[in-house]
Amino acid sequence: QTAKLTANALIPHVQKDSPETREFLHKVVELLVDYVNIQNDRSEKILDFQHPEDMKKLLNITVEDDPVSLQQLIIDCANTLKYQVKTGHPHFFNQLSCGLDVVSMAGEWLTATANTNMFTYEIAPVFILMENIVLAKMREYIGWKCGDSILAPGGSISNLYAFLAARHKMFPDYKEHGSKAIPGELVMFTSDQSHYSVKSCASVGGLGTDNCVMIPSDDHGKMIVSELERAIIQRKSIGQIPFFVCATAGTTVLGAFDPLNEIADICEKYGCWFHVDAAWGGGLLLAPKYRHPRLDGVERADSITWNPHKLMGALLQCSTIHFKEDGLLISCNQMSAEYLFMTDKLYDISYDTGDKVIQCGRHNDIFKLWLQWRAKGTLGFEKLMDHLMDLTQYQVKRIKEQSDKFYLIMQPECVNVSFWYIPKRLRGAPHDANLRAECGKLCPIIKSRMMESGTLMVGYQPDDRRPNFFRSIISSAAVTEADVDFMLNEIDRLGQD
Ligand code: ABU
Repeated sequence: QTAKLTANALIPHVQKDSPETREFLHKVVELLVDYVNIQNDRSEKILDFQHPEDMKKLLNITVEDDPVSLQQLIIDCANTLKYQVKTGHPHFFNQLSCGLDVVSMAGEWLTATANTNMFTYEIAPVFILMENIVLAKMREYIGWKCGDSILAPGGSISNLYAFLAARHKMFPDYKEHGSKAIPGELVMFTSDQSHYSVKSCASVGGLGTDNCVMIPSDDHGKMIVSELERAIIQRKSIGQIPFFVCATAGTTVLGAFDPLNEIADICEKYGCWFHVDAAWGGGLLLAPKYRHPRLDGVERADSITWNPHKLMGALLQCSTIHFKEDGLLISCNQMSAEYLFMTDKLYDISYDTGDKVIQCGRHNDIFKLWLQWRAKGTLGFEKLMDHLMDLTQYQVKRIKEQSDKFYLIMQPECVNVSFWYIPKRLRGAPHDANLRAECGKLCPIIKSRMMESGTLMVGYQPDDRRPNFFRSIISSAAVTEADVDFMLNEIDRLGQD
């Protein structure tokens, strides 16, 4: 049947509850459920890697003048999933967002079907209320009794919201008058381990990246607070206006937590806005065992980025930005577009969140998190954090037990484990710069073997102190101790000369 039919045979072109529509959707859902099952089958590969030019030949992905059949659409969906990297596979340790929470996924399916925009209560009443409830709950875990928050399209934009609010708080006339409203050059500070989006705020916000001072970090990737103070004093001495400090709670590569209380003291002393980028480490706010000492002082921040799509396992994407001061978001970003945000509506218009943000259309990122939170309860998130951190310690233990083959770079504070693989020919050699350089050269070779064999994915990168090293991430609820052992054994297998 579907071989001849096209989308013209589906709702809304035919009457409601048409058998063709049901059949088409059931087939798509079957494919999706099969994909979920395949992802959790450890005997299945994570990916079927193809180079871009080969992939173009393998798949017909052009869009043409004429419609294709429903049958072809089903084949297209199947092929798309066939060549997609299975980020929910228990052997995928490559990104900060790993795993596939089935409840959150169901939430995303519902979200897609409801297909609404999050700018007004008028068209998203239930979702707007859910957003209020969940964001208030998150502020409670930060340690605030009030404040305001919003879901943003990713941690980078969340950080940008913090930057904009900080500038608005110090120079409210900037909104109308631009740089004329600022009596000098603004300067901001973050650590050299912070996410690149912080530096991007200086570029996007008109400061220029020269005015985002990268404060050195220590060997564990934590900002050196005395260097922060020194830099603030130095920039003030040349007439600049320090206004914004971003600390990181869980750096992208090393998973380091900056000393928040000490940075808060400096911000108070010099009158700077204190932002905490906890996009990665924020999930640990829900885990009493790990919150202290990592996130001590987080409640002193003026703003906090926290991405549930990372450690908490909500589906991509789900990023939140929180402000201690209520009213700042709306005052900073409000444009009062009369066609959307009329002031004479029949309901309390404070529920129209759309004028708080710099975008107009806003995707519904709340339902999948709300549904997941209902399913787990806060205690479920706490258990998840404990599980991920326990597995990380298991990996550290296994690396130490095999110290002839693996070289642990540091004891992790989060679920990032940084290490080198030592090939047979170098075992027993001193752990010096020469060994590190040789191990570093192996990382891209082993990674390409991982991708070609399709059995494992672990990321690698250099940093300013080290040549390439592996960074494994355990942020998927699917991972077990056996999977951690598989990761290390597979690196050993792929690392054979
Ligand atoms: N936004 C940072 C994500 C980086 C990573 O997954 O490795």
